[in-house]
Amino acid sequence: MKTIIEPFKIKSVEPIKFTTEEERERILQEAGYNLFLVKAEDVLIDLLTDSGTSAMSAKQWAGIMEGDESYAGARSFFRFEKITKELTGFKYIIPTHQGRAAEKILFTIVGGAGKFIPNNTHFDTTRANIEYSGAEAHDLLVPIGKDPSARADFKGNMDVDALEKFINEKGKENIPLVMITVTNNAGGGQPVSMENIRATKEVASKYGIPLFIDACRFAENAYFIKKRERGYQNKTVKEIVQEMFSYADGCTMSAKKDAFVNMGGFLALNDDMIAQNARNILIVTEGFPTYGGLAGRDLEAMAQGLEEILDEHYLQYRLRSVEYLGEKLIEAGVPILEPPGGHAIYLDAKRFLPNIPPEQFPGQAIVAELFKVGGVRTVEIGSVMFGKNEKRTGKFIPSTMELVRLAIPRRVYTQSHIDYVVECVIEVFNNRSKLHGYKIVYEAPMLRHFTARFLPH
Ligand code: PM9
Repeated sequence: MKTIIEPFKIKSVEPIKFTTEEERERILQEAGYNLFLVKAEDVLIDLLTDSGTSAMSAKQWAGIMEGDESYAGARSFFRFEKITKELTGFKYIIPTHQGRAAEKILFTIVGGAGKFIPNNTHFDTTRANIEYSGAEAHDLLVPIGKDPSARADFKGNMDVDALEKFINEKGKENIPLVMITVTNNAGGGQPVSMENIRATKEVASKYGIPLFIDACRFAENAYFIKKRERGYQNKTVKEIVQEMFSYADGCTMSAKKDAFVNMGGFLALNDDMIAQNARNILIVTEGFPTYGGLAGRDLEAMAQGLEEILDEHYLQYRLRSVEYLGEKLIEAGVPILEPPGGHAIYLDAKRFLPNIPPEQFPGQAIVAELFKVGGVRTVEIGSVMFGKNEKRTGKFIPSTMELVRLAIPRRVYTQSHIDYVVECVIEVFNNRSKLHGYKIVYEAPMLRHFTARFLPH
């Protein structure tokens, strides 16, 4: 088979700035060793996130000019609504400015004290919005998903037996909805199988509980199903996507991922009462129901992106290019979460730096060093993001996994950028015995990773 190439050519480019290692050391110190606090122009290769960082297509940029900026009933809304309904089948499509705005609205309505929301793995903003409402967020990932070195096709699956047990323990009346995140971002970008979505729906339905999909990376998940699950090889990605959503009663979506936009999202659902409530909250917090915190041009770009993401040449290239990075690192003996995920490679910081304990944040040590060595910006997904100190005793509770995510923005970097990243990671790995841990010297009460400041231990 021939090389799988980028199914696009580049029409517009953006220069990136080179800095020296000494300059980067100073930048790191000034930012309290938190890469979220580093200026983007000081970053050479930015793998902080695949969210809102995609390169838009010529047709999306054309859509920006086509956008209808009418306050109510804009043409761009109806184009966006049509494609979203076609893909998801949901009755109500409510645009929001990004994914967490959809989460905030949903959990303001269904959350609250005494409520429990299970998920395969909640992403940080979902967990934060649930907890902010007073409810509890619980992760019920299949056990194999928690073992970074185990290889399996669908490590993002929900533990369906644990879900049923959980429902019986907490009481179905206290669980307003079950969620399933595709692909499982906090768990390594691992996909969820169709069989698992179906089984999760069956259990939820048995107890009369609706199922919601956190759909940020729905198309990458669908392509994994096509490649790995029996019976789906001859189906189109669009058919697979439609089947995935057919088992759900609603979804939250950050269009900043699989709709290739810099800003946008939506909440979609079938329930009349929740939809009515959601629109009322939307008017107070986001805007009128036909724009929901977005400009008409954003809706237009989002509609176009939702069509483009179904291109199977693109999805084949997308998953292969992430896998390429993973393969090169595995070849060099660098421990990564296996198999490679859909949107990112996750370094396994526990195996990378076994001498740095979770309370000294081994992932953060790698993140800082990768920036110092090569100007590569990545993000810790471990005890900085998910660890906490028990309220009563102050005891440190680490995250299940200590990971460093190298998220690949869509259609942005070429193979030589990725080869450079490989060289930087290998350099850090070869010097790993010289790395030290970090301590947090400032943290916010919620989502501390965004603004925390560190000092070397
Ligand atoms: N994910 C990411 O980098 C952006 C924020 S953290 C740097 O992976 C899931 C599965 C996500 C997600 C965002 C959101 C929230 C919900 N669910 O960022 O609010 O991965 O549009 O989406 C980020 P918004």
